[in-house]
Amino acid sequence: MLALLTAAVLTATFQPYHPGADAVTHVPERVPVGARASVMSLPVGGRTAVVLLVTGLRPGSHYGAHVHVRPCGPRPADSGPHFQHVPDPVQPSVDPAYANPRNEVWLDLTTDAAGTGIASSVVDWTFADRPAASVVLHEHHTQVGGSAARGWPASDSADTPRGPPSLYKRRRR
Ligand SMILES: [Cu+2]
Repeated sequence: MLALLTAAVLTATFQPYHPGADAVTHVPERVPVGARASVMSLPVGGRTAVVLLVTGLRPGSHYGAHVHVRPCGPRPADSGPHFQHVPDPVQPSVDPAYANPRNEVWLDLTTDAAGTGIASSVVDWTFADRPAASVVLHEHHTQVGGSAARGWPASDSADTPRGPPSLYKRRRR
């Protein structure tokens, strides 16, 4: 019951950046204007489930996706690095000891013929009061240890400026 009460869902529509946009696309060829994303963040007993559902993307395409630390802005880099439960002292983080799906929230997905995709991740920690402000879609699936890998903003294609919605609300208090 408590979990249900604290679950939060955000649905947003991708559009070119403008102040107040709830989801921003930087590469409309990959994330068309009008595509939609829903993010659910559900803390349960010290763990957190995050679910990402997207519609209106390119059919049969791979996308990387992660929770990032800062909100979307006019530039892809504005969303900052990946959220890490235990922060890597070396940034940008490429060390698999930190850059892994247990220490970060990875939501890579492949769309179906209609351009719909879904991904989920469960981690053994909660965001609590720490900054996590966006979910970013990238052009390629996440690659551990690769240089392009780390979803660094150059490869961003789109982002929703208010990742786990419960965090968004906390930031706005
Ligand atoms: Cu990323």
